[in-house]
Amino acid sequence: MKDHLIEKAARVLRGNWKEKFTIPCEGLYPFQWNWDAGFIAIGWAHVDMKKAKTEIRSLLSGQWSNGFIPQIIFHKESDSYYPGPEVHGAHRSPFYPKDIKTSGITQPPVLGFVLEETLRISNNKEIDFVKEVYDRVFDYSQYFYQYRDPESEGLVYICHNWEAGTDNTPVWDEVWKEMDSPDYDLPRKDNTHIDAENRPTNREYQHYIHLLELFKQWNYDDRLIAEKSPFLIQDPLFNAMLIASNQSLIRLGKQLGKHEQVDLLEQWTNMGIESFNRKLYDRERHAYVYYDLRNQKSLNYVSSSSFAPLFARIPSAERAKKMIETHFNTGEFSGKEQDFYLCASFDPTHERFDPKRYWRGPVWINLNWIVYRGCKRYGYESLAARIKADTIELIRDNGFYEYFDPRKEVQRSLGKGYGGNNFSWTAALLIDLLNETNKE
Ligand code: 9WN
Repeated sequence: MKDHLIEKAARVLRGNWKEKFTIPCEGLYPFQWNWDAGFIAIGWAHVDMKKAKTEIRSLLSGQWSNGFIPQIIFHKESDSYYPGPEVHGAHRSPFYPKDIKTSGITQPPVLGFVLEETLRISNNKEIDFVKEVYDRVFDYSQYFYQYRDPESEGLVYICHNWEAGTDNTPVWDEVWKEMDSPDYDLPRKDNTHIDAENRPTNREYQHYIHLLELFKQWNYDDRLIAEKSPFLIQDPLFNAMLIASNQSLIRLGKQLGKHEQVDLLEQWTNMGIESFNRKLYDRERHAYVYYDLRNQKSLNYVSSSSFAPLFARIPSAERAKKMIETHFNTGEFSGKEQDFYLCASFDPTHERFDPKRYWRGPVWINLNWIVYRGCKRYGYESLAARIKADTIELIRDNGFYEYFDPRKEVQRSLGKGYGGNNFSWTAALLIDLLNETNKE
């Protein structure tokens, strides 16, 4: 059964491979995405190491001269996705690369820990590859502390919801309320591929595009964005991914003798963990939450991103225990009136929870993988085993979908997931879970 599923997953990856990178899925996402590429490389590392390295090199080919790595690398032309490179208009930045088109926003920085995973999966054989790309991955971390940490506290902001990766989480509803975006008529493509009730609304898309319009007016200048952007959030998932990547770069840097880089990474990381625990932890909800830097206030919502700090070993053992006892054992993420698959992407008891709509409730496999690893790091073996079993069951019984309904009964009767099918990171991370070569 295990080998059969791994083979099916590898087939999904092979089907989405486009000469030098992997698309997230056919039609809906025809380019290379930043954090997708990271998770996908982990999957490739198990089945075809050469492709894992090519995937990472292709992502780095879109890196800007200031270290920034974009959300999308438009390696090829395609009219099946909106917004394309012209709408992003990122070439206005003086740091934009010469030979390749990219967007001008980023995504959760997973690349540092992906590099360490790749090395581990190769049984330390791929150290030359790590040497080859290390400085560029370091530059990506450095970019954030140079440009995205206006209070010099080790926490960085995101300026667009697409940077969060959790595009339409209900947390942003607070921000959209304050924004008076024009009533654009947008040529969306996503709803031609996917049922509209599973995707963000048109009004939300108007806000997404309006932010891009502002960034274009400001030539994607980070200083102006920090000064003026109505969307300026310190997100717990994004910051946890950055810190976890730094921690990996510290360990790898020590092996490679990169003393100066290791010193800087240690400073940023230590400061970041301290600020994270002080500023992003909600003591009433027992979870990490979001901070709105523009309006200087916490956004106290619990989502699957709230548990990502476990992955980066940010909470104390005591805090981790409280968090897990509150939200999982008998808590809202396990389902109150009916059984839930772990892990819903948004608080299932909240009025804004929507189990069918994208990041407003459905289960996403990459977040499951992050929370699973986090639980293992703190010794919560039975919870980790539950997340793993749920993940395998969802994919085995329904297919390699982009996201799934957390309500067990509903999902079982549907027999398929939501969003795109043959979705690459679903396949890649299932391969990793089934292989379990990652002994920590
Ligand atoms: C915008 C590619 C990406 C993922 C994101 C997911 C979705 C894009 C979109 O698809 O976002 O980046 O057009 O909806 O939300 O996490 O990286 O799979």
